[in-house]
Amino acid sequence: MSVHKYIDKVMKSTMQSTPGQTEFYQAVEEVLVTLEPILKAEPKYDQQNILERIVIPERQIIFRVTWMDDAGKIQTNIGYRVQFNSAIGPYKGGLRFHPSVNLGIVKFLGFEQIFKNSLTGLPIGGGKGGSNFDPKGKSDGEIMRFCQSFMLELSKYIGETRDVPAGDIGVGGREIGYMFGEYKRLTGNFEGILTGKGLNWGGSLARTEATGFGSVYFAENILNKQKDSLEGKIAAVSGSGNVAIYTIQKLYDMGAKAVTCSDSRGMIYDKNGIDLDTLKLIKETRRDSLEEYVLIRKNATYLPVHSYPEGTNAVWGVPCDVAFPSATQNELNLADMKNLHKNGCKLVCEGANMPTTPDAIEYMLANKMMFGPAKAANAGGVATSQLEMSQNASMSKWSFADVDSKLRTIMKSIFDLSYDTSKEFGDEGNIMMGANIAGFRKVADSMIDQGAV
Ligand code: NDP
Ligand code: 2IT
Repeated sequence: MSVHKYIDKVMKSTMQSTPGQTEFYQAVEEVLVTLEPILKAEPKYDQQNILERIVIPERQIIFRVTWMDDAGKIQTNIGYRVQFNSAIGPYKGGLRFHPSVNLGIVKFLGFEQIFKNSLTGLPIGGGKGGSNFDPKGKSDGEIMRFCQSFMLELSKYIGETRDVPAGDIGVGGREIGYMFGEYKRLTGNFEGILTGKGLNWGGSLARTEATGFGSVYFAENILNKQKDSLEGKIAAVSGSGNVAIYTIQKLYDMGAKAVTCSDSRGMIYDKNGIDLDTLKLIKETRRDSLEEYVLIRKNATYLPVHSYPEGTNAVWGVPCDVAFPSATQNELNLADMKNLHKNGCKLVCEGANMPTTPDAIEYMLANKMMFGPAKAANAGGVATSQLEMSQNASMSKWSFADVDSKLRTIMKSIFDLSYDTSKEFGDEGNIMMGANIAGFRKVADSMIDQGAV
């Protein structure tokens, strides 16, 4: 069978057997299409039905989560954990709490996680989970009761060498704490079954910063290859959560200036540079709307989502040299990419998972813009999670500088591996292709070694 037909066949059967999972199809198609060169060179993957196997999770767990709100009413949500692939290590990947979460979203994230984790060079398999629970507007007590109920069920399926969840959208230090406490109460064991833990109880220094820092290190690697750097660059950043905040912080460290950030309600444009203390105060301490920013920084402008130019995300409409989508999937579309290109942007580096739509990626590559694809660029978070697992397993604690330096080395090696693989398969500099092939090869070869898995 031709490679093209093989990919087509797997896409069709995926859509037939798992209807309505749009984001999952998008993630699968992007990977499979870029695998063409290696599938052509290595018929063993077709002979061993690797694609058919790799698109099906090893296990998916779906459960009811019931919890009592502050008014004494029982509320219900759906919980998910998709244990996608354990060929190279225990399942590893975050939990997302957001009203948009459904099985298709968790599967897209879990699928991407397989290749991302493989790229880190560390022994971690791919998984993802979450709930359609909306943390917005909930009291601390409600968040705690939800997290406890969620862990009551999840605890049956996780373990230090089995599956180690972490944070993602809507899940940060507070939620990890409540879930960890509940796991300990249920089992009596103090174990590293979650990463992103508090620094007093098994967490790793630099895990909070790792995804954002890693994304900026990755961008610097891309630019260095072109004999350029981030020094003096203007950056557009979306989001204002964990990834966005530490992307902005590291951009300043590297001599660049971030001029935008956003949340689900609107965006800030601060020509003088986003003020980090103000941003952290509003989003990390107060958990408030970004609208508050302009009350403190009077020269900045706030634009609510309903006044964005139609069909666009206003974050991508400002003059900039580099762009860091760091909020959510499909937040940068073709119209946005055309705006970025027109305004002089040369590089898009994905802090979020799958933030760029397929037509926008095509336009970017056709116009010779540089690209840091999510699986490579945002892998610093999960890589540092694995460093947390290592510290837990050896009952040790490394310094911030030590973890940060390991993170920097890992991001450089992910870049080098992706670049070298793109060269090996005849499209030098196509980092998306290189990253997908390199991430895939290690997992697929391990599956073959392990027989009918
Ligand atoms: P947070 O919950 O800390 O922040 C998410 C940010 O994105 C918030 O500003 C939020 O706005 C905004 N946002 C979320 N959903 C939407 C939406 N549908 N439309 C518009 N804005 C939205 O999450 P993270 O920073 O951890 O995650 C951001 C992205 O990075 C996600 O794609 C995640 O999968 C990815 N990622 C995260 C890693 C990590 O270690 N945390 C690692 C690798 C990737 P608001 O404040 O209004 O909710
Ligand atoms: O998308 C991701 O890589 C994460 N949300 C982090 C996963 C982890 O296990 O640290």
